[in-house]
Amino acid sequence: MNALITGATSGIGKATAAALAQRGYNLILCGRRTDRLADVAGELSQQTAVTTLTFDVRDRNAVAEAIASLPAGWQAIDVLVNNAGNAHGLSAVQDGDPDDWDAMIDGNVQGLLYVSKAVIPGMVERQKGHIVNISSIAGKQTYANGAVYCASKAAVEALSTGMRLDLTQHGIKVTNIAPGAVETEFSVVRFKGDAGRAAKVYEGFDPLTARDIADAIVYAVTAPANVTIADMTILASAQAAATTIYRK
Ligand code: NDP
Ligand code: 8X3
Repeated sequence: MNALITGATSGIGKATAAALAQRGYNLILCGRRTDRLADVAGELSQQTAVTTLTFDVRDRNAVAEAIASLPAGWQAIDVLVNNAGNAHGLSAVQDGDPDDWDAMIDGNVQGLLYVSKAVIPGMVERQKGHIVNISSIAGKQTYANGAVYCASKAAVEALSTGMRLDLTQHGIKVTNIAPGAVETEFSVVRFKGDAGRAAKVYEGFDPLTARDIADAIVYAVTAPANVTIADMTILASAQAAATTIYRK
């Protein structure tokens, strides 16, 4: 079984790669940072077959060319994990930076579509496949100062539902996963490298780990043929809602 994971250089994507390697999946690892991809591939190739693709999901042509360039044995993608994405900035909409908006809408929404467009036709041809889209609690509950990120993740949810409606008849499962606070590089990226501010997001409670979400992805993709895990919301035990976290 071949699994293509976007955003495999860090966080949830990297943990998913490790979890799927343990299950014997062959891995196509994608990201922009080639050095990181080589490190992850080097580690996991002890366990399974691994290949890497370097592209920015926002670049429609680069996505199509990279995925089309896969050698014959890798062309049949059984599992697609649309994970690449980030938040950029946290500010009221009237103060928002349009470059941040572009990064979120182009990366989290358009990028997911471009990758899906390159993979879905093969799945339809084979009449089988599984797409896992990483949305967020932010896609279900909009919070102040997060309008554009929340909108991008609400779009991912809508795309998951739409994909399921269009693809179920072709034997393709679609799973939407909506995590709450997971401690990864997510907040460092959101706060543009301010590690101190990022660390505060996870202070005073036990956040989710990337491995927690990877385990959920494994659960979804290894479910029996007659079972589709359509939607999973996963929160840290101290998190009751997007912005309600009980800290010690
Ligand atoms: P990380 O910052 O640790 O990982 C983000 C990954 O996405 C990196 O591998 C990065 O790779 C890749 N990526 C980002 N932008 C692009 C791009 N334009 N082109 C290609 N790859 C890109 O964060 P997480 O692991 O936490 O985030 C993974 C997903 O989970 C995201 O979609 C995020 O929105 C979602 N999520 C995260 C939550 C959290 O609390 N952490 C909660 C809910 C959802 P590279 O930089 O090498 O390209
Ligand atoms: C990431 C979780 O709540 O910071 O999607 O937006 S949150």
